[in-house]
Amino acid sequence: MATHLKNLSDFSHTTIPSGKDFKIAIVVAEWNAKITGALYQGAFDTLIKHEVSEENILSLTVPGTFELAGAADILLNKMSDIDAVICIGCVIQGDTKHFDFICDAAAQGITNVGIKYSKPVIFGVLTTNDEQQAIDRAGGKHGNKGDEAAITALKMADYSCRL
Ligand code: DLZ
Repeated sequence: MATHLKNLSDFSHTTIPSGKDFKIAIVVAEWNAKITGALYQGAFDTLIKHEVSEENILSLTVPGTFELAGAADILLNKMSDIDAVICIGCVIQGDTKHFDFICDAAAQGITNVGIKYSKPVIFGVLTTNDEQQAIDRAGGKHGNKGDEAAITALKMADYSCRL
């Protein structure tokens, strides 16, 4: 499949594929629920806007961001018809090293699950210094990173089925 990519300086306006044929799971961490709830809503609304049918969106919760990768692994192991998993979490810097361990485990774990199943597993996790930075990215002045996670899922699911 040889193609020539044009306009290399501007990929930001590539079209967002329709999700009408996709089944997508959203796994949401309960920690910092005010933030992750807003990210989830952004992701869900964006999938609906791009024609994923409501019955093809599977929404699940897990206790914390640390559990996201394990949950995605279980899901993809049990359900072969899922086209992409969006992992949503929010880790806020505290006084201990918990922040680093959770962020590292989530990033590495989510990467590994995607590679293991050859399916898009999206890192929709905010890792912020404080709550305000998270609010700003969960529907605040920096947009909603849940929307971006959903768009990434659509683009990567489309990428996967085009090859
Ligand atoms: C323990 C913990 C802490 C301190 N902070 C967060 C956080 O900011 N965001 C988050 O999603 N989860 C946090 N957790 C919980 C861990 O993700 C995990 O649920 C527990 O360590 C149990 O494995």
